[in-house]
Amino acid sequence: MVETATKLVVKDYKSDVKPTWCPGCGDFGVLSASLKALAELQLKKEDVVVVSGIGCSGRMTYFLTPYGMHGLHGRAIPLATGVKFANPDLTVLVMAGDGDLFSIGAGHLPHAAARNVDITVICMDNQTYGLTKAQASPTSKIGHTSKSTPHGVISEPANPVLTALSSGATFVARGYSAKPPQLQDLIVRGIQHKGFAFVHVQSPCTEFHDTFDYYNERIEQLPDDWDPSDREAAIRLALTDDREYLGLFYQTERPVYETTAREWAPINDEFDVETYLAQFA
Ligand SMILES: Cc1ncc(C[n+]2csc(CCOP(=O)(O)OP(=O)(O)O)c2C)c(N)n1
Ligand SMILES: [Mg+2]
Repeated sequence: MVETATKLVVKDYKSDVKPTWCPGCGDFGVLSASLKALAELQLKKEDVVVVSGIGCSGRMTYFLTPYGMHGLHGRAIPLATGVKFANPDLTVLVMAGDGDLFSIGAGHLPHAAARNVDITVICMDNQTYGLTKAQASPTSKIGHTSKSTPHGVISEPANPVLTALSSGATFVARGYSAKPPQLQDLIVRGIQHKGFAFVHVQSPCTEFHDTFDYYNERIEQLPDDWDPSDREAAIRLALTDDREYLGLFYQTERPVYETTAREWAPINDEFDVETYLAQFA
């Protein structure tokens, strides 16, 4: 008898835990796009690991059925790197906030991008610390008043897309939680990409820093004839202040960390830690 695999649907990836996000939160759009992306790719949930940081964004692991690791604040990327290195056959996603990735954890993204670890990092950027109720975050714009900046932010905001591009990420895209079909497509392509994929998502916080109007006025699709192999052009666009471009900024191919590192120092039955370490003694 020929066995036919059952088609996986969105419901298979959605857990019974009800999202605790506030009504209208952009993170619902990210959840919906992620569920549909997993279903589109027909990934078995036991082959997927979602690693999250701490934050409203970090709750994501509870709402999905694949394996989840809710790590320390700022440390989702090194955890995900470890998971991928231990078992390169897994699909590993990082889902974390702007504070998590660009404040306390800011040291990790540039290195993981430079190494080209084959993981997909989805930055749920709401320009605030949502979970701790409205402090300014590294992506808050100049002038933004908050509990931690009563006179307005005075420092230059972090630029996640620019950081990913300049650090050597091999796939860099931006989506918007209010445009889930496009976001779904970018997440699918990020997962399919062999190498470090960074998907920056504008995911406004309706409760503490509602930027829906701000984005609706500024978003613009990348031109139809956009060439995603042109890194310099991508960097120029990432630097544009008055527009928020959506789409795939950049994609290239490079050997991935978990393959090159294993070739250099094979980890198999013959691997002996003492002999390996003796080289450096
Ligand atoms: C080591 C450590 N420092 C500080 C905190 C407190 N804390 C929890 S979430 C958070 C910020 C979350 O902001 P972001 O990453 O943007 O996520 P969001 O809630 O906005 O999705 C902070 C500072 C913590 N949990 N652990
Ligand atoms: Mg945030």
